[in-house]
Amino acid sequence: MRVTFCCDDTRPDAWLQGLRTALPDAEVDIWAPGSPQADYALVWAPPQRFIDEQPGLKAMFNIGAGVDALLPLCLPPGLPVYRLEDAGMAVQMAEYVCQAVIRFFRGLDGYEADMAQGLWQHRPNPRRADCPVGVMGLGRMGERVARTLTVFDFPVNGWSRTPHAIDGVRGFSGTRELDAFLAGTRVLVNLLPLTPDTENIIDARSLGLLRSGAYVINVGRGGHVVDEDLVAAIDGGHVSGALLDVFRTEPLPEGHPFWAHPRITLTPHTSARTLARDSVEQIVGKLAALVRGETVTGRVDLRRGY
Ligand code: OXD
Repeated sequence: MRVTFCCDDTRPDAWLQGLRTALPDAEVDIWAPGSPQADYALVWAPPQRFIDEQPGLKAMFNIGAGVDALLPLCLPPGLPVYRLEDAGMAVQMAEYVCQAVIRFFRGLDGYEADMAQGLWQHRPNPRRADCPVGVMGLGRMGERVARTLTVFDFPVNGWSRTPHAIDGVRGFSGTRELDAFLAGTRVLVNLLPLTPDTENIIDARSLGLLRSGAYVINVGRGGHVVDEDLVAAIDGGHVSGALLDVFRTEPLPEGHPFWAHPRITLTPHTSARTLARDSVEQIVGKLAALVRGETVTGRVDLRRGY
C-alpha cells in the first residue's frame, strides 16, 4: 500500500513518522509532481495537479475539519473524502471560545485598561441573562463549544442547517429561524463550515439583528464575515468588538483595517490546531477499517460542502 502526504504549509516530519510507525508495511512519502500512484492520501489544500496525477486514490483524508479548500477542485466522482472528526481540536476550540466569552462578559479588557492607569475600581456586575451566546454551526466542535458554555450557566442558543438537540441549548435551524436566533444573541460565535450558502452570512443585516452591544467571535472561516460590515457595525457602536481567528486571506494582509482596530482582537488561525499524533491515529484507524471493507464516519458530502 502507498500513502502520500500533500500538505504544503504543514511540517511533515511528525506525520510521516506517525504514519510509518502505524503502517510499517506501507510506502509513505511526500507527494511531488510525478510521484508514483498512491492508494491513500492525506491532504490539506492540495493543488488540482495532485488530483489529476493521482486518479487511482481509494480515499483521501483531509487533515482538518473544514474542507472548503477542496470544494473548488475537480475531484474524481465517487472518490471518498474524509475530514478529521475532533481529533483533539474540539477541546481546544471550547477553551478558546469560552475564554473569549468570559473575557467579554466579565469586562476584563476594561479592568486591564483601568489597572494599567493605576485605577483600582469595580465596574458594574454583569448579568448572565443579558449575555446570551449564540453558536452558529453545531458539528463536533460547535456542539462541544455550546455544551461547555452551558457549564458556566450562560444562556446558549444554537443554530444549524438542520435541527440538533443539545441539552441546555435552545436550538434554531434553517434560514427560517436564523433571524430569531440572531435577535436572541449577544455574543455570536461562528463555527459554520464555509459553503456557498454560508459565505458572507455575517453581514450588515445579520449584525444589525444582534442584541445591542454585541460581540463577535469568528473561528469558522474568514469568508463568513463581510469585513467592511463588521468594522462599520463596531464603529457605529451596535457591535462592541470582535475576536477574529480566521480571515479571507491568511496571513491577514498588511494594512487590512482589522490590524489596527482598537476593538478587534486578532489571533493567527490558532483556535484549534490540528494535532499530528491524534490525527494520524484517527486516520490510520479509518484507513484500516476501509481496507477491511467497513464503513467509516466523517465522510464529506462534497455537494453539501462539509
Ligand atoms: C480546520 C482548521 O479546518 O484548522 O481544521 O481550520
